[in-house]
Order: sequence, then C-alpha cells, then structure tokens
Amino acid sequence: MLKPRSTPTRELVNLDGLWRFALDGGPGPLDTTLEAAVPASYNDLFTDSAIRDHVGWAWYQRQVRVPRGWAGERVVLRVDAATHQGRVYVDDVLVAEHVGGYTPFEADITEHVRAGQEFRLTIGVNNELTGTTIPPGTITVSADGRRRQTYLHDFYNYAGLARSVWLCSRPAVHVEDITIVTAMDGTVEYAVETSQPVPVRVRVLDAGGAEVAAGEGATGTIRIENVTLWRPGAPYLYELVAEIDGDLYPQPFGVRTVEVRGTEFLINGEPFYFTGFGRHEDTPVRGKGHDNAYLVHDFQLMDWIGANSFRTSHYPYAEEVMEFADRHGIVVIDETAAVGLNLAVASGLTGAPPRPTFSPDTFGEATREAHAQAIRELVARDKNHPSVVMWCIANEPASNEEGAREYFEPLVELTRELDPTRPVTYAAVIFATHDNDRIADLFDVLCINRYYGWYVATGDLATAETYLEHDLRGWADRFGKPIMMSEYGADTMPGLHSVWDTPWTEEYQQAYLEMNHRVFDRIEAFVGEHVWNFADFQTSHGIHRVDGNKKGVFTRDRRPKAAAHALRARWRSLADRKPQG
Ligand code: GCB
Repeated sequence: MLKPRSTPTRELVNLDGLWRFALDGGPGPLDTTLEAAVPASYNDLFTDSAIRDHVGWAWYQRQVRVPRGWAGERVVLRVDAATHQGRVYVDDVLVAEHVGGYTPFEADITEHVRAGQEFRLTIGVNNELTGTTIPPGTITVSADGRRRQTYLHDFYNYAGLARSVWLCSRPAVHVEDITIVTAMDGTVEYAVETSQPVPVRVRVLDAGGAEVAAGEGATGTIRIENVTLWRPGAPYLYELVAEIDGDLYPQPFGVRTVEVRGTEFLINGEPFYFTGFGRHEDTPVRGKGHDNAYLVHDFQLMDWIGANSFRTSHYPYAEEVMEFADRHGIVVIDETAAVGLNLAVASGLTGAPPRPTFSPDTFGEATREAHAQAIRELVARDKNHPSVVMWCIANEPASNEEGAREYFEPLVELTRELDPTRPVTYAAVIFATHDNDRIADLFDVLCINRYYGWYVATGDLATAETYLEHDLRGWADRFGKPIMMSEYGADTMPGLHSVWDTPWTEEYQQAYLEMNHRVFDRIEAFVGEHVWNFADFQTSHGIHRVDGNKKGVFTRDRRPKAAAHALRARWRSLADRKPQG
C-alpha cells in the first residue's frame, strides 16, 4: 500500500490536531466537551479513569473541508492506524472498516463529498482484544458489571488514533502499488499496479534527482550503472518514479541485498552483526502516539550508543519511523503484532494449569487467519524499505507446544510467498528450548529471548552465565543457523546503587549485560544482540512492574542509566571488530 505523498498529480491535507472525543457516540454529532489530540493514544490524555480503563468503542470527530480545487479528483481518506479496530463515517455513511491496530487503511469517499464543501468525519476505534485478534486478549465482566480487558503481552493496551489521518486527492486512473526488488549490480526489478490497465513508464532518479535508469511496462527489469548501495550506517536512496497518463508516484528505495548463508547474516554479501534494541512506541501522555521529536531524539540516542539496528517489538511502527531508518541507515527487524500466542506465560502466578495454546478453543483457525492478515498488511506496507532486512512474524509464541508447527507452517509459507527476498524469524520464549521447539527449522534466523540472571537465577550471574551458554549452544548446534539474542535485560531503577550483585540497581543491569556479552562472544554463529529495552515503557498493573517495565537502558524520558555508557563502549569498539555490513 502506497504512502500518501504530495506529487504533481496528488494533493494531501493532514487532519492531525484536536478532534472532539467521547466514549459514547456514533456517526451523529458527538455530545461532548472533550477534545483529544491526534496523533496520540487517548488513554493518558484525560484524568478520568473511566476513559483510561475503557473497553470498547471510543469516538473521534471533526469537520473537514474538501479543497475546492479537487473537483474531478478521487478523494481518499487514509488512516495510518486505528487501534485495534476502526470504523470511518462520512456524515452518516460508513465508508471503511478495518481490523488491526498498527497498519493503515483507506477509503475512497468521492461519492460522499463535494469539492469546497465540509463534511463531518467520525472515526470509531475499538480497543478490544479477544481470542481471534492480533494481539490476543480476554474480556471479562466483573461483579459490578464493568468490562475488563486482560492480555498476554507486557505493554499497556494503548488505543485511539496514534498516527496521522489524511485526506488525499488522486486521479481516477492512478498508480495503485509499486514493488521493487534490487540486486547489488544495480539491477532493479519493478512491478507497478494501476487502477486500470494503462501504459506505464518508470524512471529511476538518484539522490540528486538525476535520471539514472528508465523503462517501460508495468513490470520490468532495469539497471543502474555505477550503483551506490544502501548500507547500514551509509544509506543511499534512489526514487523510482512510476508514471501513467495523468498520474505520477515517486517511490523511494535503496539498492541492497539480504541473505542468510550458513550461520551468517549477510547484507550486500557482507556479514552483519546486529547491535541495538527491542523498542516500543511509548512516551508519557501520548502513549503510542507518533511524535517526530521523540523520533529524532531516539535515533540520536541509538547513534550515540552505537546501535546499528532495532526490532519493531511488538507491532509495526509508524511509517515515519521506517522512512527515517531508511534515510539514516539503521537496520530494522520488522515484527507483526502477534505477541502473546502463549498461554503458559499467562498461567504464571495464578497457578492455573496452562491450557493448550493452539487448539480450536484457544488459538485456532480464526486466530491464524487474523495473524495471516497481519502479515499481509505488514509486508504490503513495508516491502520497499531498504532498512527492513527481516520479518519477525511472532514474539514468544508457544513454539514448544503441540500444534505450533501446524499453526506456523502456513504462515511462514505465506510470508515467503509475499516476499521471497527477506529472511523470516520469530522470537523464541524461554520455555522453548533447542530440545522441545517445534518450528525453528522453518525459519532462517534463530532469535532468542532470554532472561538468565533476571527471571531465572535472579541475582546469581555466575549460574546465569552457565545456563545461558548451555542454552544458546544447544540452539546453535542443533539448527546450524545464524543466532542472535533478540531480548535480554534487567529491570533497573535509576538512582539505585549497590556494591553487590543486587537486582534493580544500575550496577546490576550493567553486570547482567556484561555477563551476556561474554557468552555471546564465545559463540561463533552469533549474529547480534538486541537489549530489552531501549527505554522504560508503560505496562498494565502487576506486582512485578513499578509504573511499567523498567528494563530500559534509557528512562522513559530518555535519560541514560549507567549501563548505557557501558553499552556504548562495547558497541563502539565492536564496530571495529565485528563487521557491520
Ligand atoms: C519478554 C517479552 C517482552 C517483555 C519482557 C519482560 O520476554 O517479549 O515483551 O516486556 O519479556 O521484560 O518481561
């Protein structure tokens, strides 16, 4: 799906700002004095806990004027994200409905609006998570009749319009989609979809705007002579301009290859070692609302600390983030919102024996279809980003349980069909070991999440070191694939100190990371390390959470904990020792 852009044939009106907001509503005029910021999650904007803890539909509304010059154009409404389900009304008419909180959708509203006139735009957003949503969750009704949402993932269920909303014009006959696949010799395979079969021309422009290749036809292969590659840390972007009579769309892309060979992860044929983080879209007040100031600052901090990559744990991030990574040469592992497909994790402290995760009564066909759709929409949105080097189709599923293979095999196949060019992975939970995991052989890279020294062998780093090494070597030996640590971390209260190995102190976080690094450096097939997490983030209430998860190397307001300086020293020196692509 193409990102809305202003081009000589297309115009854009950004609808961000203050919208009327209410929990009760519908397409009619909202009876409310509340206003909500867009983009932002609504939960933390208001002081009313009924809004923060709300389960169900919430309503956003504003007036929108269609620019008077748009007569004769198609008018399209584009919602970058409505978490987790959205319904869009133009005046009283339902024009779009979409499930999936982290991918965009659009509606052609031409028949319902007039150039120069105003209309009432209403967007309903529903935050409910059930057994058939991605991510999944459970809704219960408490004794006093309140509906309550629980879920299996460790981040707050922020909801609302957390990304931009756009009104776009485009010609009736237009470019619908573009897919670009590149090779290191400058070969560019392209496919342009149009709304009707019409002649297509393409031109490739270099970063200075000079034409360096051209071709004709809806699909084809063209070649850039003396190509400049997109490299981690040294990005270079071209633009493929797709043209038909009456429409033009420029699609940025980079020329680079990704390949797994033996135990190596190759970018442009050179071994790449991932340094960086699992992250979250999470800031005070805005919740998951996209914010360009945090975007710039977070990438500055990643650069400062020597991170060359991150994973979009645990859902697709705003497209602005992906484009920024393209422009700044940061490598991305792109993850779906399939987090929490694991009922053993949920049974945790309750003592309840876990039910099987994959079964018709728990996560079955319907869940898998929602999961497949999440994969389709992620690949459709992000396929042209050079920064994206791997798809991660699930975080910590019950890959050790019966039914896991039947559940995942078709999803891996689907991902490969949609994109044969990128490796596919999942992040493995601690219960899944090299002995009992049932799906790792289906994937290209072993991404392992482990917390030895935190959840296991708490405060005992010597024991943790032995466990970790045994565990990782088992995976490396059995599968012979590249292996990386996709999560390791320790909760840390800034300002808490100790001379001993005391969990929660700044010293402990540092010692914990150092212990992990000693082990990584002893394992040959190792291709990377992503610390959990870049910054502290909000979660639901829990006795093991102090105003959220505190495993950040930075605090929620982006101040470094002591471990940040140690990581910086390691990652900066690693850049000289281990190839970074
Ligand atoms: C995990 C999850 C992550 C949690 C983390 C933790 O394994 O993948 O979402 O936040 O552990 O801190 O417990």
